[in-house]
Amino acid sequence: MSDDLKQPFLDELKSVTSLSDAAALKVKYLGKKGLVTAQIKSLSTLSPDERKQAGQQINELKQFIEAECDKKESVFKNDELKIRLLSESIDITLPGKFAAFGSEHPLSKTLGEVIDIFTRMGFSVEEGPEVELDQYNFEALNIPKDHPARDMQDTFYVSDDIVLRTHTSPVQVRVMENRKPPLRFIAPGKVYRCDADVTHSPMFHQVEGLMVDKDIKFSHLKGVLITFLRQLFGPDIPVRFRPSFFPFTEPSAEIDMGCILCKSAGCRVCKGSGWLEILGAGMVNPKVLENVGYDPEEYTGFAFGMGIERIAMLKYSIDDIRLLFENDIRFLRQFS
Ligand code: FA5
Repeated sequence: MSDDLKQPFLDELKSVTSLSDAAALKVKYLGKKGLVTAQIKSLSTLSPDERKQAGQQINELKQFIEAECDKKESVFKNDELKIRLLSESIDITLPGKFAAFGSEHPLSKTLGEVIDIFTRMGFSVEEGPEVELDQYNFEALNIPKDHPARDMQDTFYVSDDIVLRTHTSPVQVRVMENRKPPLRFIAPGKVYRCDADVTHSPMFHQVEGLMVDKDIKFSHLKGVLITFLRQLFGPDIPVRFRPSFFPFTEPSAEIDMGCILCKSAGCRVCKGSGWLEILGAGMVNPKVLENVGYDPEEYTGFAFGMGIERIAMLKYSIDDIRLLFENDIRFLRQFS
């Protein structure tokens, strides 16, 4: 009786076109309610002799169907794998995608170098607030209200008594109030002035420096600043000290560097002079020392304050300060 099933099975096998067709055909013949299974069940109705012979035949048919279905399944499985491998294939000859490298901003780079040089000369690093009391930004530095010296720095006022600090010099007062000499520190940070052109920005960075001890002289100031500038720009750079005025130093000087951008020939950055002002400095005014409770007869000191943007402009030949703040990736990429 099992031969009755073989031909229909073979006919149906021809029309199997997928893995699921093959699985369904297997169930149709060999499943719990399958055609072959039904024949196996009906064996019990036969006599022992008939059962033996029919049992053998059914068993052979069962194995035959199983093997044929498995063969079909493995053909389809192979085809599926081939299709998947093709669709998921990677062209290893394509160029790779590289992650873009970032780089340190030229201002951070310059600031880092400045701090490094001074720490090597034994200066520590201090900080102060950017929103500052008028008392520290002006009064304690010998710049009383209505004094004409206030006009030297165009100030952003938060209220009558609070300003955005216009320079890092208030950190001098804050540190001196809390410590006794000897003192030797720098104070880097952001400062704010209502000012904007190719060499002036409303927010810029300064590094303040202060040294107070017995017998500190102007020659110490010159030695420290010239050493610093030579370390930063090389041994041959032209430097000049020009007499100036700051209410908190006496005597005072402004320090100019030969303009690297035009090799001192004169350009729009140095306004044709061949020099660029980068520093204000001087001997700490005795009045400032008295304001913080130091005895000016016992102690003297020097102070300086430099603009980091101006130094970065000279170091990297940047001819407009605004480039430093525009975040133009084409500009910044040049420093990577
Ligand atoms: C001062 O701010 C004084 N506090 C410096 C000082 C400290 C003198 C200690 C004596 C003792 P001045 O206003 O000149 O000084 O500014 C110092 C430097 O900051 C300048 O030489 C210049 O390099 C830079 N600078 C000033 N204004 C701007 C600005 N708007 N944008 C960028 N840099 C500026």
